[in-house]
Parts: sequence; structure tokens; C-alpha cells
Amino acid sequence: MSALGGVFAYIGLGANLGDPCTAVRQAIQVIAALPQISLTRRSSLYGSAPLDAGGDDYVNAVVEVQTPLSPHALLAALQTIENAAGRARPYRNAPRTLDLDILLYDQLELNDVDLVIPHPRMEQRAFVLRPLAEIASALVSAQQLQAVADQLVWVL
Ligand code: A4P
Ligand code: MG
Repeated sequence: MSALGGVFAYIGLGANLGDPCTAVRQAIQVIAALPQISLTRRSSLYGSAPLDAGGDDYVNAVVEVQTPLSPHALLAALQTIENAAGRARPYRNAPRTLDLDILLYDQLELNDVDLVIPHPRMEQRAFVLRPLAEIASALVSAQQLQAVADQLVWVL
């Protein structure tokens, strides 16, 4: 049990540039080190073919955190980590090397201009549902997994 308290939220991580395994692992460490976030579960790293996107295969993962941060404060913290990962890349106009999405935040349903929870595309994505099912099986049904079973996703 974390001393911070707060709600449980689920964060999806993705990267497909540079060294995506390292980017995702480091991002998990950075999230875990944030003062107002307790990392409570982390999935394996998964490889996945790009979905609705080009480029190399992705590395994806999902983590569960417990935090007293509001949804918007959590989003701001995640965007700071994304920006820092981008700044570390030595290429001009390099595409983003790290994507951090809030998938779920307790039971919240939110439809703000800049923040939609649950993440509107998560149900269509095996690279989200498979790692989420690994760490929180009650949150993903067999039917949901079956619906994305044709997508290529593998444990790294
Ligand atoms: N935003 C709204 N709701 C949320 C939320 N729940 N979590 C807003 C995080 N952000 C949210 O995001 C753009 C804006 O979405 C943010 O400023 C925030 O206010 P972004 O990450 O800057 O841009 P993006 O990558 O174009 O959008 P997004 O939504 O992250 O892209 P997708 O739809 O997630 O697609 N294929 C594989 N195999 N693996 C992947 O990880 N990822 C994508 C990205 C496509 N294909 C992929 C993968
Ligand atoms: Mg994003």
C-alpha cells in the first residue's frame, strides 16, 4: 500500500524510434521516481506492428500507478516526461520517441478538449489491451481480447 494514496490509473507507453526498449524502460523508471506517483504494477514490454502508423515496430507497455494527482496534473507530468525524452534526441525535427497516454483513471469518464478518459482508441488496440490484461485482468474481457486477436503483438 502506498503512502501517497489517491486513485489507480493506467498509463500506456509506446515508442518506435531510436532505442525504443530503453526509452520505455527509462520512462517507467522516471514515472516511478515522480514524487506524487507510486508505480504499483508494470507489464512486460511488448513488440507490436505499427497500427494506423508507419515506421518501425513499436515497443509498448502499460503501468498501473497510484496517485493523488488530478487527471490534468497527471497528463502534464506525463507530457513533461515525453518532452524530456524528445529533447534527449540529437536529430532536428525528430519524430517523438515516446508516447505516454492515460488509458484509465479510476472509474472516471472525461471528455475535455485536451483529455479524454478512457483513452478513446484503447479498445481497438491489442498493444494496449494485452499488456493491460497482464497487470489488471479484471479490466479486460476475453471478448475484448478476441476482437483484436488479428493484431500482431508479442512479448519481448
Ligand atoms: N489527449 C487526449 N486524451 C488523452 C489521454 N487519455 N492521454 C491529448 C494522453 N493524451 C491525451 O497527443 C495529442 C494530445 O492528445 C495531447 O496533447 C493530449 O492533450 P500526442 O501524444 O501528443 O499525439 P499523438 O501521438 O498524435 O496522439 P496519440 O493519441 O497519443 O496517438 P495514438 O492514437 O495513441 O496513436 N501502433 C503501435 N503498434 N503501437 C503504438 O504505440 N501508437 C500510435 C499513436 C499509433 N500506432 C501505434 C502506436
Ligand atoms: Mg499520446
